Amino acid sequence: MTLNSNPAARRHKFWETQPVGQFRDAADTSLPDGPIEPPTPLSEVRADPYPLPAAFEWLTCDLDDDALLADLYSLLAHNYVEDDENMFRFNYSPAFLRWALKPPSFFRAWHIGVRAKESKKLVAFISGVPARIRARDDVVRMAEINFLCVHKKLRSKRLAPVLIREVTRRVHQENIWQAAYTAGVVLPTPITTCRYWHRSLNPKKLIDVGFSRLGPRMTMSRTVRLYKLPDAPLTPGFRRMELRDVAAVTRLLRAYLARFVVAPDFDEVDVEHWLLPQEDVVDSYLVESPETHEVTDFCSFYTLPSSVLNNANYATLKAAYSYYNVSTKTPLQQLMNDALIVAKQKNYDVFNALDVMENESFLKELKFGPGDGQLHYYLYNYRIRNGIKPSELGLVLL
Ligand code: NHW
Repeated sequence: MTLNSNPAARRHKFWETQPVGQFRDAADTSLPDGPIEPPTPLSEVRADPYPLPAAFEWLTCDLDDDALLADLYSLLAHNYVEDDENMFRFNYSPAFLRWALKPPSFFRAWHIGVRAKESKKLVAFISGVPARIRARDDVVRMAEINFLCVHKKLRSKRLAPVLIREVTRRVHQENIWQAAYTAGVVLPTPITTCRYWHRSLNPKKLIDVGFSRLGPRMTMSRTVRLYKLPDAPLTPGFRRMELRDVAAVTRLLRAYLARFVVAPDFDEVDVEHWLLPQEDVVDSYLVESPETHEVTDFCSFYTLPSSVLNNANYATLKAAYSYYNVSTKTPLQQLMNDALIVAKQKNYDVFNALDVMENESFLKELKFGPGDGQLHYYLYNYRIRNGIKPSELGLVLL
């Protein structure tokens, strides 16, 4: 063990100044759940943007502007999250970014770019979108923070804390004092730590690009056979969600998410935005009972390809990510098997899922394997003492 390899022992010059659970408070049982600090009067929220190094300027991004969206896409495609071995990099599509960043009642001021004054090149970004998130019995207006990115050439210059302070200021200006976010890195202090599981749909390609390895005593043809799926979904009444299903899906989802300690508080407007299918962005399916026409089950996934770095044969991996799933009649395992089947039909290479909600109940049975990356979930200015288990979490961030 190297010195300070324990993340809780590492100093966090920025995060130690923020209203988040601090590692040193972990043992203090007197601290109550809920907001860590009270809101300040709006008149006391700083009025001016935080200063940037002289060569850079803030840019509030208009994502309806195709040229700007293309710049954001390119910043992220070249500089956003990579796996530990730098073999893959997330490749969020422009349509996905528009969907993720423009939900109902979004704030344009929360789409924050930094560009070089001279070249006008976009070099950093952070974003927030508004959400209502329930923690135990408390429904809280929050910002979901995502797509924090600093160009590779500008790393380790403490730009990230400036971006985080600036988005915090703009969130405060809307009288919102809490936020939710995820990260692969350990910061003070996760409310829970989840693992990604991966289900091969196109094992040959996954092995060719180094995403997975041939198991011991396995041949390629045995592996292909192991992951083979039927050609079409098996559950009678399984079909794609349509606009007319929004009310039924909202009812199912609200009843289901009520079971978890932390979960979004979705209404019909949210469901229409976040779950109505959009080609290559988000997909939702449901089971409509052939007899009663009642909608009894629901499953969904979003599309997030990764660029394959340095491979002669393939440029991208097409990945589906499990989103929200609700089973009341069809067993969850059978429902998710149908989700795998449609993902395979649509040519995805891999289907990913976190161990959140009830996902553990189907992962092993449906031949998902554990990944090596962890995903930590955080709340800003909201304490949940002792944290929660992944299975108590009903929130999936993009
Ligand atoms: S997580 C994805 C984050 N992005 C990437 O990993 C892309 C590739 N990496 C980069 O672009 C999903 C850079 O490495 C980044 C850091 C920009 C990550 N979250 O500028 P410095 C999200 O987008 C801390 C939070 O020198 P850098 C969620 C780090 O611990 N903090 O580093 C975003 C250190 O602080 P410390 C992170 O490598 C949530 C400081 O930054 C972080 O050039 C944001 C170093 O800064 C991360 N992922 O740039 C928080 N990574 O205290 C929102 C590093 O330890 C909070 N750091 O010294 C809520 C705000 C709203 C509140 C409203 C009430």
